[in-house]
Amino acid sequence: MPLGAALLNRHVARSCGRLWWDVPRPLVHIRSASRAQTGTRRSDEQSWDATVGYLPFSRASIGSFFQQQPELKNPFLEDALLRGYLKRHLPSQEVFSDLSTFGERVAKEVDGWGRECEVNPPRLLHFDPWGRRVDHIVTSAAWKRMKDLSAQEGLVAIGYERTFGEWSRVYQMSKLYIFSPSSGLYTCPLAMTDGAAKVLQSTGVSWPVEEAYSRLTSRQPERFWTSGQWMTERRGGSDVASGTETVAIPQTDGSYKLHGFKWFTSATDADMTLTLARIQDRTGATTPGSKGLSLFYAEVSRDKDGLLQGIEVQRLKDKLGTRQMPTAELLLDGLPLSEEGRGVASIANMLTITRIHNSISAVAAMRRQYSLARDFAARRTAFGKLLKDHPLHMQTLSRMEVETRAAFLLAMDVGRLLGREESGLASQQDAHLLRLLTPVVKLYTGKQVFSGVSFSGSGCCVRGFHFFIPQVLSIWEGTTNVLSLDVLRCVARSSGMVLHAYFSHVKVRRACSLSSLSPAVKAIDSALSELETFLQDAATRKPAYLEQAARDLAYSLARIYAGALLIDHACWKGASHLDTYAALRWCEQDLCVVAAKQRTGCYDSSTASLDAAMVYEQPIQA
Ligand code: UCC
Repeated sequence: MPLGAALLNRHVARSCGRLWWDVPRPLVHIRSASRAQTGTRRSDEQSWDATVGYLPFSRASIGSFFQQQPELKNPFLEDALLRGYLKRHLPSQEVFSDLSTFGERVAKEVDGWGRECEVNPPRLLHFDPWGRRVDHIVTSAAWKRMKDLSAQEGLVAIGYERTFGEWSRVYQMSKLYIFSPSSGLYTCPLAMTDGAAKVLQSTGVSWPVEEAYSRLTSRQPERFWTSGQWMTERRGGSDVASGTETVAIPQTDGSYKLHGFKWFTSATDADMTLTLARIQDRTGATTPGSKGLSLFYAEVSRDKDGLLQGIEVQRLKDKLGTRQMPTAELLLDGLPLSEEGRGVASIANMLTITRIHNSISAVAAMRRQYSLARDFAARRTAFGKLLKDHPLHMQTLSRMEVETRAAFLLAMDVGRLLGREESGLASQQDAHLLRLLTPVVKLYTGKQVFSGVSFSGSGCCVRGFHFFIPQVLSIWEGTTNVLSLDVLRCVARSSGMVLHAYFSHVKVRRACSLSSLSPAVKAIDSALSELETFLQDAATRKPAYLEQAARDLAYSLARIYAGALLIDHACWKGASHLDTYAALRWCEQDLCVVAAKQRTGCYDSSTASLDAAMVYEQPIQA
């Protein structure tokens, strides 16, 4: 019997046979006043038992070993792919120096604020001490600091200043990518602020939104405004066309009074909001569906005593994963109109921006998980050696890295396309690609971000390795299925032109003469040809067929496009052999999952009936 087991047996036998009046043998607990170092074992923290010798623990001690924490280092300096990508596309000393300084600030200062935002979530104060209804949303000091920081660092402004032309969005997205995992979810109001600025810009920056636009894009903390996007009502957030009950009643001065109940209003502490409502005619009638929706601009104002004007906050949502962010149900009243008609089409610009932000946040979370896991692997010992010395562990991390690289290149490419469009350089093909890839990248990254979370016990216990991954990334701004259907919508509305642009662009990006990459190039070509065959076949079938395939189609589009981007990046003259390795590894997987599933009959109507039957299978009655 091993010595430890023998000692344990003796100890158990003795204590079981002990009577209550038996005096336990004294434990001589030897402790020093000094604190134990993490990761070490100190003899002065052990206890002396006269019979069994030194024991590692006693009632009064919690032991001496503490796992070393992974350390957050400057996320810009640590990120080889981000630096390589910028060196290739935006080799500006100013950008590198700004991101380096910002990365240092994030690691040393901002990350702590983010944690504070998590532990001090917003509170809603319905009444003041004298019983007056105030609906005051109390946010933490750190949350307020995030607002000032966002202005100072130009986290929205960079996209509108356009100092770096078509690459300005890539610069802005790089900064948000560094910031996001430490932001305590302040990236949510920033996404909507950016989206609102984009909408105001596209509808025309003139009265009454001139001032709002200048504040949303300001670098001065005292002028900077954030915006909400209040679309979702109690009937749900996806089917906006039938879910919107809020009505807009015309006033004699040309403004409108909005009456409704917004169920999900992210960033209720915003300074302004964009929202949808149905305009009532003289008889009080409204037009149903999407055609009846108009977009409204409203400032969130308070009187001199701090009372909210025209808004009652019902409660703050206790949502999974985003408790640190104020969201609320509201009754809207008397908010002025900014624009009439074409509500969904007008707010679509905001959806594009927030979906891109969502993708960046998801990829940033993937990168942060990976960086911390990498650092941890060099600190933690298990089975006699550091984690980094276990090849299986390294294989797991390396797969995570490949997934992160692919997601990064996808998200940045959408940022690139947005930048081209905004600087007037986008070709028709670029515009089609931007429309198609925005939902694809959002839905893909929103799911992939969670693939690494279950990676380690510590990761699970401490919320994704010491930082917070909002569970809503796959739901916000369009669920996976809604976005998959959006892919079909844009294919149909463009008469297939978005797909034409996709095929042409993938062929350009994967065109690489390096022989080491030829297996990856072949894999992309073969996946493209499978995709083409699938699309030709699906076009001959009923619409329900394509609808059943929508999700797998979107995934295939993401995987093939990411493969082409990885190849393209590996062909760059500054690339390393590891860029080639990443591209090869990525392209080993089933890139065109929709074709594989089609072969199994997955989208046939008989399969759809079986799917439904299985979901609602009734237990056999005894
Ligand atoms: O609010 C939420 C949480 C906020 C948190 C924000 C955090 C952000 C990121 C954080 C980072 C950390 S969640 C709720 C969000 N809700 C949604 O995302 C809505 C999801 N549902 C859809 O996307 C649907 O597909 C709808 C609402 C767009 C469908 O509406 P309709 O009215 O049925 O759609 P139609 O009739 O197909 O389209 C109406 C018009 C058309 O234009 P025209 O008339 O010119 O042909 C469409 O082409 O809108 C146009 N359109 C679009 N245009 C529709 N979708 C788009 C689009 N994506 N891009 C461009």
